[in-house]
Amino acid sequence: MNVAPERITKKSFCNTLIKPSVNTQIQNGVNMDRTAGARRLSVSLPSSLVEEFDTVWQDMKYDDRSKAVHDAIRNFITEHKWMQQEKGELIGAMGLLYYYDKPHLLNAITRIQHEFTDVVKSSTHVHLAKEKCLEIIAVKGKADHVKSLMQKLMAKKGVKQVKFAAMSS
Ligand code: NI
Repeated sequence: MNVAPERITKKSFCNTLIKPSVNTQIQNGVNMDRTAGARRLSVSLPSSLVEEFDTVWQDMKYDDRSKAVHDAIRNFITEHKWMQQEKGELIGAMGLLYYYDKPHLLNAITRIQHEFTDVVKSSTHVHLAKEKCLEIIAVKGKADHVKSLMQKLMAKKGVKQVKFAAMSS
């Protein structure tokens, strides 16, 4: 799906834009233009997401969208790379945002942490709003156990967000 260059506009990122090129090929449904160590990607995103992204990188005084996308991808990799770690030890902090109005959610979250006493070192509960809570769990232990703990917490209905900040040990 090559797109003529004249159709490339600021707003066209959401349904982008590949310069026709002999090097262009399609991999996994993504147009990839391999030139001199850099690849040009074509991705489809909801317009609202693109507009929000544009507002953020412009507010942050980035020179252009490419640099912002580059940094966003780099952050994504950093944030999730630990998930590939099957062996060894993981140390970090898990943040859990949830609404305790869901039946038995508070109990379930406590019960899950009791199942993982080998990795849960401490936890702090913060009452954010009337029914909104934040739990910060310090973890240290086998990588696969830390992952299981996170997956079990994420799977609970009412848990809105789980983030893990891995520290280098
Ligand atoms: Ni609370």
